[in-house]
Amino acid sequence: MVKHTATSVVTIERFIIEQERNFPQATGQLSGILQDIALAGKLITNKVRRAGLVDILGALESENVQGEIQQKLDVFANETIVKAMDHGGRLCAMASEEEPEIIPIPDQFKCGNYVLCFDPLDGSSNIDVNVPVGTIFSVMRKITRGVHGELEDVLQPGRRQVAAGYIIYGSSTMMVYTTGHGVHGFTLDPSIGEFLLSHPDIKIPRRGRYLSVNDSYEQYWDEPVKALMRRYRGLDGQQKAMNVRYVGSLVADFHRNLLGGGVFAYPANTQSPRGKLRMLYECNPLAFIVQQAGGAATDGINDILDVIPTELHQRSPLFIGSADDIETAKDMLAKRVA
Ligand code: AHM
Ligand code: MG
Repeated sequence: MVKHTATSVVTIERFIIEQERNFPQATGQLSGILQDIALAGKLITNKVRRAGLVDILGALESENVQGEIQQKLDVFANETIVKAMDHGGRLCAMASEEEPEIIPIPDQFKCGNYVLCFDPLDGSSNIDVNVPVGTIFSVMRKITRGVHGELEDVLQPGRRQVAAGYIIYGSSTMMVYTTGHGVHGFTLDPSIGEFLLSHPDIKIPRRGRYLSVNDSYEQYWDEPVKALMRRYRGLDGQQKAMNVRYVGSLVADFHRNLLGGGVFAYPANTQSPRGKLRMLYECNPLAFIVQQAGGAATDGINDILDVIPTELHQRSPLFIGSADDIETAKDMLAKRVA
């Protein structure tokens, strides 16, 4: 493996190709998918960066499949990704948080061996207050035999992901991804339009500094979740208090905790019995990334990566972050099912 440090100038294209060379049997399809996602990320960055300047903000009349108001930038991001990805001959289907059914590859294009699931612009309700938002993606191999991808190809457990990542549109734009060989982060240099390797081989600290949770739902949590949050806050005298940091934009909260150590939690509550976040577009990709960085993710009972999804837009509770802190969550939440 070629070793890079944060001071060598390595573009994402070069890095992807160098990683591919370690696998002589690789067809190049996965590398092509990652490069196309990086391109989509640059196009979306361009639009997000100018969001405050053009009259683009405001909700459309339509509501998306999750019943939440769709913002115009969501629609743009969704279309940008579909257009960047549908013609490369590498994918056989896609699934987006913004679309009710799987997205077929148009007949005029070749189908490939992979499926792509994505949340085009997560945290989009934050756009008009200039809070970071992000694109999240997950890639799996096709398992059905036909040419076109089917629902079954998309409904695979997270353990089968071959790549996952996110692009955060923050104070700078970063793309962070894994193909199962560590987690690597690239920062977009806007002056040359290239993602440059800035965070090679990211590892999440075993214990975290930060706790990210929306505790306005506390009254709706069950007792084990309340006890866990008291533990994290140091209120039961069992551990040092974590600092509470909640942006309300998953990619931003996750990214901070990945680098600094911590836990992001979106528990189920009596108002949302299955939590809020989606298995295919949010929980699975971030669980793969955190696992590759040395952390873990659970829904409170199972490792997120082991759950077999049954619906395209399935929601799941999520506790994700530093390994020791997630171990605490598993121990304390297991009391519910004992
Ligand atoms: P979205 O996919 O509709 O943008 O919703 C997901 C977002 C996450 O980014 C964030 O972690 C969560 O919703 C915040 O929800 P809440 O406001 O209930 O805390
Ligand atoms: Mg989302």
